[in-house]
Amino acid sequence: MSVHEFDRALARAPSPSVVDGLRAVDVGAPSFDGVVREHAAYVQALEAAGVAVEVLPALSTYPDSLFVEDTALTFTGAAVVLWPGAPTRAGEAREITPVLERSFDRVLRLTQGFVDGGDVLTTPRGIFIGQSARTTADGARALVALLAEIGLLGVPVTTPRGVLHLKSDCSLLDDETILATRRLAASDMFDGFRVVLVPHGDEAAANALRVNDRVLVSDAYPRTAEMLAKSYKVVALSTREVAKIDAGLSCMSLRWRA
Ligand code: CIR
Repeated sequence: MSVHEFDRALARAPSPSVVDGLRAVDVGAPSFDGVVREHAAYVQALEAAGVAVEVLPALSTYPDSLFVEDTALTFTGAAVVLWPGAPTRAGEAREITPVLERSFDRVLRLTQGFVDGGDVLTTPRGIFIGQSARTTADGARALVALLAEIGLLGVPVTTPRGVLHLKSDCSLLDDETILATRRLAASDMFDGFRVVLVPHGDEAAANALRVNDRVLVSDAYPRTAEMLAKSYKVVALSTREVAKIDAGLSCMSLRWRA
């Protein structure tokens, strides 16, 4: 079974408060209706790929709570509740915990440091944990220990400075292949993988999402989509509004194989 085969996912409906979502650079607030449309198309794309998606109710207290990926890691039979590094997002971990307890036999909890799920890339060779402005060294170490409890190998790495999350700059295309930006590929973390580089100017397209037989990519980067379409079934989705609050495709779901 491959790490990109999924039959279950959790997503969370956007709240009107999403217009206040965190962003590194303010290019204007996203439109709520636009985020709702992008989110709905994303959930549909997961369903079309064969994934049963549970959409949780919106949480107005947490503008960024539709980005459920940052709150937990999900595997067959086990989940790990994380501790997001942005103070306004910490409570999202508490909200996701009972939901995970309904679906998983084992639910472990990170109790030291901070880790955002966006900094965690699951591959067949290990689970890369990028230290970043959101994910601390002690959080990464504590996560390695939790992953070991469920028989998984955590590998601490570094998210490039100025990049929000490790997966802002990379994604798994198949068991041997990583899509990455040049700045991330320049580190040696992907030694042993085939690395496909996104074209110059398409850095944000590196946050793609392999789901079963297809790769979801942002429709804002047709050169990347065309390049990937030579080897993969590509589904292009709008990320125009969520990109205004530094989000892409991986962050809007938690995925696993039940
Ligand atoms: C944040 O800054 O936390 C949100 N505005 C965006 C989170 C995106 N998450 C992800 O890529 N995993």
